[in-house]
Amino acid sequence: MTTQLQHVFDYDDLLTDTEREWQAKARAFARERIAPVIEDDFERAHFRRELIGLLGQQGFLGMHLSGYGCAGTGAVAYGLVCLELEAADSGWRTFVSVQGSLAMSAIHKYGSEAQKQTWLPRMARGEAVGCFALTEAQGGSDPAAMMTTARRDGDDWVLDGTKRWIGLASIADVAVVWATTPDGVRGFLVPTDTPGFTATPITGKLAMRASIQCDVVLDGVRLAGDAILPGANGLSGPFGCLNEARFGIVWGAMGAARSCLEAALERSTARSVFGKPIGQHQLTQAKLADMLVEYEKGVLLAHRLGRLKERGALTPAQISVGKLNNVREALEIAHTTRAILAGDGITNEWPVMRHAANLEAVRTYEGTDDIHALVIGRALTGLAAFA
Ligand code: TGC
Ligand code: FAD
Repeated sequence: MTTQLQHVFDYDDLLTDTEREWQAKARAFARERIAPVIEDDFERAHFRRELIGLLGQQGFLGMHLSGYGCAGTGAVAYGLVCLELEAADSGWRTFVSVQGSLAMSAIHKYGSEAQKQTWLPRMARGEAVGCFALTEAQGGSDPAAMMTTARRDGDDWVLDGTKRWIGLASIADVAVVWATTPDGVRGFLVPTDTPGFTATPITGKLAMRASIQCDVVLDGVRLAGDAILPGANGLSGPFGCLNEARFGIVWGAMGAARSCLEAALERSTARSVFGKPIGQHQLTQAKLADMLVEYEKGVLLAHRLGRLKERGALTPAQISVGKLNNVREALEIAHTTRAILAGDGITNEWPVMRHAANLEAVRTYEGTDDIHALVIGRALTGLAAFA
């Protein structure tokens, strides 16, 4: 595809040189390493494991964390990398999210010094993979209802339960597992070769086909006493990590949207029906204009959240506004693009149906639209309507 979308608001003007460099590096990586193979990988449901080390070499893994071999960038730089990766495929932004924003950030925020030294440098280099096991089959929206338990046995901990939809679990070296204890929800670092830990990839997915999600069983998984994350007490532990991953999604969704919009523009000028380019029909222009408006608004919203995050002022409700809006609008852009491409739009000659399918998953994970609407509703009214 040749069309490259230009921002009408001269968005680059809002970025520092360093941020532009990170964006350019991620764009080049996505275009050279992911784009040429993604349609085939998606069709074959193949996760291209050899890219993990290359992502580490680029500095993208845990890039917003400081120390332990992490790049220590600002939030906007990280967001721009998420945008560029997701412009190629949501599955690769998800990889960076699960590794960096969920697993690494849990260890970085709540781990002991020994846990950080053991895992973070290797994870930053892509030599070790992490996963984040919160969701259970009985209802991912309500982690407070989790049934996985951790009990004391002498100095050890013993974990029992099941988790569902756990990204990367079957290739992970370490799982961050959330479980209930008599003192509330706690997090544990589980090396995945521990007896009793099994991860089985979920098959039959029609979205996120180039990435891995698993059912996980914890059957009497025995861990040393120091496997617990000392700094996480209660659900605020995992929720603190979700804030990080949701922030990346706010940006990433706009990458998928941009890819679709570029496809729509390309097709609008290249194809003629009723004697003129379809982009010269007013109805097509109205669609293109609506898509551009939502894309530009989404990027500016992501940018605003990024600057708030950089000064420590970003609230969970603001993240929910970004996640709800940007994923919803990206999906709408994917659907409208598919309509403009018409018949050819359902083929993998174009990335559009793949983005649309992936965005259905993105709309569901890290809190569904309903959950984010309720978080915003609670912030507006002071009244929680979850239960
Ligand atoms: P609630 O009573 O509101 O809070 C319990 C405790 O948590 C604190 N808290 C937060 N802390 C930090 N950040 C947040 N965003 C927080 N939200 C709440 C709260 O202050 C309280 O702390 P404390 O110390 O008083 O105990 O909790 P609730 O049970 O009513 O839940 C509210 C709700 C529905 C918003 C929450 O359950 C929720 O967010 N549900 C959605 C679950 C979800 O998003 N799961 C994602 C799993 S991981 C994933 O999908 C990875 S996808 C791959 C990728 O990211 O690319
Ligand atoms: P449910 O919670 O069963 O929700 C079903 C429906 O009910 C939804 O429409 C929901 O919006 C609605 N609903 C629920 N509660 C309310 C309410 N109070 N009011 C109104 N409506 C409500 N989890 C992890 O822990 N780690 C991962 O790495 C991970 N990766 C994932 C990757 C993919 C591709 C997918 C699809 C999921 C992943 N998840 C992961 C799980 C994800 O977070 C959950 O799917 C999500 O939280 C929703 O849970 P659920 O699918 O069980 O839906």
